[in-house]
Amino acid sequence: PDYDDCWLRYDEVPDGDLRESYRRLCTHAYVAEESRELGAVREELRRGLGGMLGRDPHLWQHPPRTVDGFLAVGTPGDMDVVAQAVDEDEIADLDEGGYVITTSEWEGIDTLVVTASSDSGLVYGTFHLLRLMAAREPVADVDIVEEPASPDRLINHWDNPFRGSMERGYAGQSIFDFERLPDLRERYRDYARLLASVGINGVILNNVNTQIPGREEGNEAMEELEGWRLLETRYLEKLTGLASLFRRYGIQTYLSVNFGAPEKVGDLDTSDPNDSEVEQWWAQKADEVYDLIPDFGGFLVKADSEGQPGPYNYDADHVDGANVLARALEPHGGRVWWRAFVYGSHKDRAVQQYDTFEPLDGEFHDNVTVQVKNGPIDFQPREPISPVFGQMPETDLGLELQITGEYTGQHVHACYHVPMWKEVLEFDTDPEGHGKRVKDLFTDEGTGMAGVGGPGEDRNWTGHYLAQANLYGYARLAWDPDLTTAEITDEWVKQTFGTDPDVVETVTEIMHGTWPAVIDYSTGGIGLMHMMYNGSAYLENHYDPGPEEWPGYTGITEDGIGKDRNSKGNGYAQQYPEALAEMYDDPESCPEELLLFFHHLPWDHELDDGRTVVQTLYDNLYAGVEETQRLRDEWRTLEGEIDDERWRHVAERFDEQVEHAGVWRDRLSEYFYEHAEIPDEQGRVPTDD
Ligand code: BDP
Repeated sequence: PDYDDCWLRYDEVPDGDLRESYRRLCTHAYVAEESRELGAVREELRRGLGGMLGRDPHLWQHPPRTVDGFLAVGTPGDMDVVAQAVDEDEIADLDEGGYVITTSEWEGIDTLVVTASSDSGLVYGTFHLLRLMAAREPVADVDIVEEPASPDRLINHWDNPFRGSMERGYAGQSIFDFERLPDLRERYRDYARLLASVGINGVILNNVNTQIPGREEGNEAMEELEGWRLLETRYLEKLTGLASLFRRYGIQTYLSVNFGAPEKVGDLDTSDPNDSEVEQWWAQKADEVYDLIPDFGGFLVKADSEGQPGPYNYDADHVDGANVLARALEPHGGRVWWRAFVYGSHKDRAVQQYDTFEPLDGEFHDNVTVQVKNGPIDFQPREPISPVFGQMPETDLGLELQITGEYTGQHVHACYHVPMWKEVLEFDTDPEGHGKRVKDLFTDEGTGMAGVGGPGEDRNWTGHYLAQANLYGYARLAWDPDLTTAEITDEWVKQTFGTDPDVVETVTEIMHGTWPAVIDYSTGGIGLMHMMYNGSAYLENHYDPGPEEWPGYTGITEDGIGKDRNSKGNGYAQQYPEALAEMYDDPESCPEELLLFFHHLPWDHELDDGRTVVQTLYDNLYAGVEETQRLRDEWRTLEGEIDDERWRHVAERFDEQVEHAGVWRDRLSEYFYEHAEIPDEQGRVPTDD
């Protein structure tokens, strides 16, 4: 194919002991074949082992007897070889998707066993084994037990089905060609392989904006192209093939739906969630969907937000809205993912979410998950965590993270999000000592994680080769949020660029430097956000700086900067549990990296190290650009160490990033100076005279 393999490269292991040991245990593979998913296992083994061992593996339907060792993949129930190697009860007790990889012996022959009680577990276990080999780890003596932390590990595509475009996609057009379905592209399967290799188990195919924001009433040509149409019978029928393909890789298919669907797709004259015909319409629609796609995952809904209709249109609330859909899906085991990204009725967006959703705690139906972005604003380079987390104990929550780099350089800039997500996941929502970290909130049935932004048609899938790491890392964290950033980076780099220690060290160091640099040059590093240019058209930009557009977010005045989201101001800090509220409320104890998010401070207010607010902003803006230059130079040292195509691509993006980081630095520093009229101590920022 003419696109990249990402982290599934399967390059041949160089001649030597390691390859010998892999060959001894894995040239022969005995794989159960009860189901289609096991077809996926066999296919991946052919590809992965074939590539890494440098020879075609033999795949068996019974245990081979004339060999020194073999690989066995199957459930204990299907294969005696496996049953002998493991404790069957332990396997039966694994959570859905869990697996064991272990070594054993069968009739005097060494075996490497991958087992699970579910087919998806066998798929994941197979990919795990291949990952070990790609990282050149020994496998002759392993004992691995894995279970996913989050039951639902989803990708939210923001693909616009009939336009071919992707909202906030920075890697070309949508890979999904809905018009040509049920024809399947080779690329769908390779996408499913990438996702399954890191444990993703659900894909929402279309954008949450199921109607085109800002479309003029009566513009029928545009209306023809809106995503809500996927609920029409003619399109549902087209989805069946794609859903079956995903099913082979343990991935469930979901759709974003429009709350006004009873009127749009059906011909009802209302979509009022409390109307019995509406109730019936949704129930029938759900029946129809499940007839076609028996393992359908459910509906994702953006309601009452940015022009999408919702229960407010009918004098109802989010509970009424989510529950009517939930009742329709319930008989089929489906789930509603109801987004909490609702704002507009409060002067400060940060305040609204908790105000709107916390009072509804306990009222959502069992099969509703309220999907909450990590921060209260909108995927900014750094935000505090949403105060909803930890404070809606009676509601299943989902954590929404943005894989795509909408506000972090849009895949022209390198920005590795894993360290940011780790900060979110490790955050203690209850510092009184109950130990409830954000990551602990998404482990029960009904909870999970949703990563926004799927890859596009670009050869490298993500626009920037290094952005592949965000897709990889998101999925790995959804599987196991205890993984450290360093562990995830190490896995990804080795599989993606090979195991040469110098290359691994250099790429790792570059990856880890990117996010802090982006924060510095695009926010000044002490809690400002929303500094980007928006433009007048919806969805226009967010790439360039445009701080003048958002005085309401930055709280900038001639006297100072920052926003009093505290007890003196709009009380946002008080939405957190007491200990957190107190910490944020006092500029002395508020973490410096969020200081101006919570406090409006005079330009010459001194921070801990004695520097003023304005000088710190200047310094950080400059430091961010210098760091980016350093990262670019580091990357240049890799020339000849990795393949030229990927090296050059990233090198060129880094050149652009350095240039554009400078644009941010200059615009923001001038903007601060225009208001503060305090010159930079180092004379870098142009002054009036
Ligand atoms: C904003 C994006 C917009 C999305 C919206 C959302 O700019 O494209 O539609 O979030 O999450 O950040 O619904």
